[in-house]
Amino acid sequence: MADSLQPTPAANAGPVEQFDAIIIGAGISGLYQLIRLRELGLAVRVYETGSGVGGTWYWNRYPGARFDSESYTYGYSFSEELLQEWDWKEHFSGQPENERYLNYVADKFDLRRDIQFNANVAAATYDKKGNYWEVRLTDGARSRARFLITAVGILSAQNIPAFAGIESFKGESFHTSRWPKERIDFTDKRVGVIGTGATAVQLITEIAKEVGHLTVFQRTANYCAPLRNGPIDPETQARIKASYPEIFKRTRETFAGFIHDFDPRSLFEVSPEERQARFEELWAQPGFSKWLGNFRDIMSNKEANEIFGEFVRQKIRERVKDPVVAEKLVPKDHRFGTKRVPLESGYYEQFNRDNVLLVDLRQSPIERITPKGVKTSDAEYELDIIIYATGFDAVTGPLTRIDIRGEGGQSLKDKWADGPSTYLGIQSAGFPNLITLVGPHNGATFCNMPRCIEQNVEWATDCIRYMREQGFERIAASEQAEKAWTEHVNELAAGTLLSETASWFFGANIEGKKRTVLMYLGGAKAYRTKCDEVAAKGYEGFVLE
Ligand code: NA7
Repeated sequence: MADSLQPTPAANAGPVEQFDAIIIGAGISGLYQLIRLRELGLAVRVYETGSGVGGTWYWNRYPGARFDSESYTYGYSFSEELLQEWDWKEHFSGQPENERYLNYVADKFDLRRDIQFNANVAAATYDKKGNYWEVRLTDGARSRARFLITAVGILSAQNIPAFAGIESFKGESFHTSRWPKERIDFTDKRVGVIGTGATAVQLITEIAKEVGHLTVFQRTANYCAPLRNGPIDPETQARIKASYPEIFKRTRETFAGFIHDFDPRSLFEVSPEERQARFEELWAQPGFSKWLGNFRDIMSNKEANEIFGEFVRQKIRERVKDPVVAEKLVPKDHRFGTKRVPLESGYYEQFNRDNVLLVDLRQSPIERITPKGVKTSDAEYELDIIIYATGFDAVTGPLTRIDIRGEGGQSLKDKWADGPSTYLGIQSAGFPNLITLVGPHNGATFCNMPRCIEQNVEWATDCIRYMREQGFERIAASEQAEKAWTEHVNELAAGTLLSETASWFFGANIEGKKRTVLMYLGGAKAYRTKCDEVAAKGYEGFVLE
């Protein structure tokens, strides 16, 4: 199985390189942070596990991978020149184009000279006396910097469940986020996909027509909604380019940084006929309108949620010919929108094909992986390829998989064993000068990523600029500020329907992981306001020395 995150034995004992800042990850946040820190005149090194830039869009190259955000709301907004130069080809752009875009950015801003590729960070240790972070790669190479900035994303630590016999399988197997660069020929192959989350929904739709036979192993049925993608014609392209200021003005105002925002009306304010008409309208629109543009109480009132949930269930039933299969695909154990809503382009119709079989793991769970395929409690499915679309150790996983040690040798993993505690999702007390972009409890966790990433990076850059201007060399979240923020984050989540559902939002998808609040659910705008206030008060809640 492809897994380039496996550590290699320490070999490199060369000289310790020195930088002002080290950034881990060359995805959207790492690249932008590099641009900004360079502008401050800092010597920066970026370490990237992959052999190219792109992060999520480098790793997730499985067939069908694409944005669920409107392309023109997803690109960087910081450079007008870049906005005008780049033509998005589709309303929801696919992985190859997304990777090309991030390569274009890396070239345009000449970023590669500060990025070390194929560099896997194994450990980072804070030295209090010298006030620096020492970073060690898996090949043994070491380097030091005053600031350590993690730009590792929230969905980068793959999760492959510990199925018995997993190593015994004689065919090929892949996790979707470690997809090989070479094209896989599915012709006449018997393929099994485990998982039916947002990733699997894209993948299954794309490969069902190509494989010999596809077996989909589903544990939880999801509420998938139509993406409604399409090419961007030249006229629309020109309109988009002329409206970037308004687009980004809007994404700064909405709850989650998308162009969609909740309808201020309650679902109960309108007649059932009007409501139904509005649902149909939302359904016909592209993107997350059905989720994030719906009546405001869909995500807070159980009754309102159930009314829309039933609307979606009916839509599923209408599309799947076999009523028994349709019922299996209809979610009944959680509420609409309390898990990430997968967006689809013909997903349900795949189950009308003769070469696609749905296996309901609630009825017959997977017992083991065998040399020939997957064995459930009532059958063995012979396969040539197994695809694990089984998600991620989200949000904290990418950080706790690195051996990060702060003051007194304290390990971040140990500190967060019962759930993360942070201040603003940017720092954890006891880990000075460590900035966790898009970290747990950060506003970026429930956001149209690049929009909140830009906010994170700009805030971190302003903070470092301020420190340099004022002669400070160390910033550390106070225990008190961390406690208050963590309580606030927990309180925000406690009142939501989201917290009732087991999902990666709460770490509930990983066996043995404490179920706790990983996201900031107060909205991107509230988060930005809070961060700005903290900065305006001289970085209130942080100790600067
Ligand atoms: P998700 O949304 O975490 O989906 C993972 C899927 O794998 C989901 O259907 C899981 O079922 C299934 N799964 C996980 N473990 C098992 C085991 N042990 N047995 C059977 N099935 C299992 O990951 P995705 O990659 O689809 O999407 C992640 C995010 O990427 C997405 O939200 C977007 O933001 C982009 P379960 O639901 O846990 O029953």
